[in-house]
Amino acid sequence: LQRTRLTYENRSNLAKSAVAKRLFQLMASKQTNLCLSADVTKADDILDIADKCGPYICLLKTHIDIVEDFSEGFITNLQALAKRHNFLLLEDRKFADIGNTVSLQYGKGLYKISNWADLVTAHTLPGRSILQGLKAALGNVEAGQERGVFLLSEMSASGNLIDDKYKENSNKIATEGGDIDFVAGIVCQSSNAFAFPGLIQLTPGVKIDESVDKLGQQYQTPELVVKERGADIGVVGRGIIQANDVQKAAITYRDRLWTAYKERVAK
Ligand code: 5IU
Repeated sequence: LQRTRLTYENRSNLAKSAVAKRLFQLMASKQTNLCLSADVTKADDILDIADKCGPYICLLKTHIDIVEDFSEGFITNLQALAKRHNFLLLEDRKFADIGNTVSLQYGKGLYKISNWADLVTAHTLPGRSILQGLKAALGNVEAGQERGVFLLSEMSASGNLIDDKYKENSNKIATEGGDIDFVAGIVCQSSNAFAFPGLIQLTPGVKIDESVDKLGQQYQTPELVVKERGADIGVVGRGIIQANDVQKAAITYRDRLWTAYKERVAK
């Protein structure tokens, strides 16, 4: 059976990453496959959006380096909202350096990402050492089990340089070798990017009413990404955060993504 035909409950049993298991279960019980990308630059605005949309999302995606007034208090508040509304935190850092450097970027600096982000994103460009480097920041095995990474194997940007060979090799890094218990999923645009049902497909570039922006972003509808492109989680940024009523928009995206998933597995 193709991975896209299996339920999230079933796939949680197949996941090798403890965080992926948790996220599959959360999606199934909360009935949402919506990831909100909170790409705004003021800490209070992120908290406000997270509080309003929290009940409808499985993941909140951050770009912590765009926050102008970052503080440890902001992280404490964000974690409290994640707990109250039952969603996980994904820092979209797109790590891409040698192992030693990504280890420092993940664990140290102003943001100490490994202390609070359940999940992070990383490029596969440096090869397997990206996983070893990130893991090195976590110290002990128990800490490692609470953390996971989404590896990029495709991008939504028009004209991006990723080709089929790169995609295939990214899939190998995610599914072969000693560090695959750390890989929660793949960020990609198509259902043929990988086959293993224990990985979660995260797909950005989702919007109901617009097909491109002015800077190379390409959008597809919630129904298309879930039913045709294999997305398990749809990532929505401006489709929600620029809406007049962010909560209403989050509900609309949640409903459409979830209905598309239910129809996909019922087929
Ligand atoms: N993002 C993409 N495309 C990708 C990857 C990540 O858009 O291929 I990998 C991120 C960038 C932004 C969010 O934080 O997802 C999408 O935001 P909008 O829905 O506002 O375009």
